[in-house]
Amino acid sequence: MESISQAMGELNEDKVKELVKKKLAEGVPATQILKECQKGMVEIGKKYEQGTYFVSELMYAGEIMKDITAQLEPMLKGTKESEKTLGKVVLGTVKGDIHDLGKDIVGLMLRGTGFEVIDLGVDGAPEKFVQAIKDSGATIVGMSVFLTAVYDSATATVEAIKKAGLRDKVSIMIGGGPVTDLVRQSTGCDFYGKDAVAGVDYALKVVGAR
Ligand code: B12
Repeated sequence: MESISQAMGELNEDKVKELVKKKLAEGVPATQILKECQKGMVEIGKKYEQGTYFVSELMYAGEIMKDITAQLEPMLKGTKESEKTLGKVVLGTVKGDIHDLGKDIVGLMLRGTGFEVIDLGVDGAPEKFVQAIKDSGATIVGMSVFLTAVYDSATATVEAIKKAGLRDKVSIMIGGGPVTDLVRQSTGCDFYGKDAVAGVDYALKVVGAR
């Protein structure tokens, strides 16, 4: 039987939706379903690299992923929304980068865990991050980076935070497609999260809740 990741990789929207529905009915957790979809996105990325898929296919994949995320959102949110917030997180995709699916999932899961998330959207200039930290008093910053060409933006954001005298007040995490722990080191961040779960784990550690 075809898997969600396979159907996603083939951009078979109807099949993906049918399989998601089936998995939900079987009681498979939403986080597991998302992981499957993300595996499919990796396949799509590979096909793009090989020249089999083009930007239009990336866009279509993005739309399918957005629909699925919206459908799973209530299940990812958890039940903690009414409780006191655990802490504030400024989250955004860095300047020059418009990939938002990964960031949105991180935001969703942070909110679901009980954090207040100040979402800066995409293409976020370093000054925007600095201003948001000042305005909100957030103690955690999350940067999403999907293009190797914008690593400099992540470095510039960390530098701007330093220049504003806020570096020792915030813990900075970074994640996204091509990011590794080496990128974390070179950009001056405190933590690299391979996925949303790792990001939430780190945020919980920062606020002393884990
Ligand atoms: C969909 C997609 C697009 C869509 C984005 C839609 C959207 N609304 O986001 C569109 C069509 C817009 C797009 C555009 C481009 N894209 Co694109 N895109 C992708 C693709 C296929 C999937 C990315 C994605 O959303 N995955 C789904 C997410 C949910 O999965 P995930 O990464 O596992 O997410 C987790 C982690 O990353 C982590 N995470 C993410 N952020 C953060 C932050 C923190 C703090 C933490 C802790 C964790 C964390 O948590 C997430 C949830 O668990 C990737 C291929 C890939 N394998 O990544 C290429 C890819 C990222 N794109 C690529 C390219 C080249 C481009 C373009 C330059 C193409 C072009 N020529 O125009 C443009 C760039 C435009 C720009 N200025 O940003 C390349 C980048 C190559 C590189 N190394 O630099 C990739 C890798 C494809 C490839 N293999 O060549 N793209």
